[in-house]
Amino acid sequence: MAAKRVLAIVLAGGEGKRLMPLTADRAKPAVPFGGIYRLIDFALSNIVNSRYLHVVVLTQYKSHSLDRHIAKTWDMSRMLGNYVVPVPAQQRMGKNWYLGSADAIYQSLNLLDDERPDIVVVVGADNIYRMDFSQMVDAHVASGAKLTVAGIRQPRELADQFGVIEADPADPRRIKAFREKPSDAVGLADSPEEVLVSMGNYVFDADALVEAVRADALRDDTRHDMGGDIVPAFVERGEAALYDFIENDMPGSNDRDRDYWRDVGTIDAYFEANMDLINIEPVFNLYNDEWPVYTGYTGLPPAKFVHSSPERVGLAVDSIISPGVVVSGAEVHASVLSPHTKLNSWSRVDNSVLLDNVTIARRAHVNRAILDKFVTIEEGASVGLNRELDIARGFTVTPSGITVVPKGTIV
Ligand code: ADQ
Repeated sequence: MAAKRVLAIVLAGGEGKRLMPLTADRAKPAVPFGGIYRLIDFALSNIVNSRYLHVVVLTQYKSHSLDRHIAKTWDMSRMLGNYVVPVPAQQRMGKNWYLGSADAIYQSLNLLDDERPDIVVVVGADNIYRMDFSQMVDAHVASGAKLTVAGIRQPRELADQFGVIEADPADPRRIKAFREKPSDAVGLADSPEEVLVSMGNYVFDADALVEAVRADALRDDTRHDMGGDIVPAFVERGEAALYDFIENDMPGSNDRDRDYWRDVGTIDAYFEANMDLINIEPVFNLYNDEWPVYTGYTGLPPAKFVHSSPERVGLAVDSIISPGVVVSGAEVHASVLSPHTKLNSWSRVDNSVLLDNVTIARRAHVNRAILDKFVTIEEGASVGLNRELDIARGFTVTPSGITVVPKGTIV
């Protein structure tokens, strides 16, 4: 069989309203994660590790920091014709920005004309996982379907956040029904408290994708959404196959992180996914060299831990500490610290995620909090110790009690 030409499209235009205030002035795929990464690095690393090296990233909402990150980190040398490029909304089809994710592809069809792929791999930019897309593409080609949707089991109570897949009992690789974010999903026959959901990753025959987004653009009764409109249309015509994520065989994965996939749609989910990285036996293992996660490396100095006085040791336990961090006579427990963060004497950070350039002054205390970039906690101040106080200060406090301090705030 001749090798198929594959183009990868990353949908990166999402607003991420439920991640506010972290998305107040950056696109959701550009939200920092795990100390040195941005959310989009996980999708792009999966694509590049799958050896798909013709990649376009469709951006629009507050895309400045996302564009900058992609240009700095992912702009491969164009030798041999490989590329990862951001493509902003170009208004080629009229005066509209992208009306939805399907319209984003419609407005970018010139890219398919240029590339002439046989297969288009379309993936979201907001999820944390490892996946070899070439295995999904092989399954797609073998099945003869026009669309293949990647699926994973999730708790039934989350069904209204996802596209829910009903596989054909007679042929479990065929999708019989698909409903986007239903409020009344029924559990699986063999596990009533679980449903099978779409991971937002699709493999299309290129011709079928072009035809589908063109037809969708002409309709009035559509939100121009991949999950809401395009996938159901393929399912109704009996042209959609299921690729169960459980089949994906990942080099270097342990039993714990083999099936790991998280949609970090809410602050609580974002916080928990960060915490997943720091477990002693991490449920998502960043130290898997066989399937690396790439990001921009900044040339910062190494992290440093110093005594401020003989009785004040600077230490971090069960934590991720990025380059450029200085922990001076302070304690860090169960936390993720991004580059250029400085902790001063007698301060303490517990169960928290600190983004770049945070300063924690002497005797300050942070617990169960997310501090966005350039936040300063002043001497003796605290965050996350008193819910009412944090709410009165105007901070977001999530249902599970995580306080989020917006970019640049001085507490
Ligand atoms: P959601 O994540 O809710 O559900 P959406 O908000 O469309 O769907 O985001 C999907 C991806 O598309 C994200 O990476 C987002 O950044 C991007 N995107 C959104 N609008 C865009 C636009 N106008 N232009 C470019 N990119 C855009 C989807 C599926 C569900 C599935 C979940 C899994 O619709 O069926 O279960 O993903 O997370």
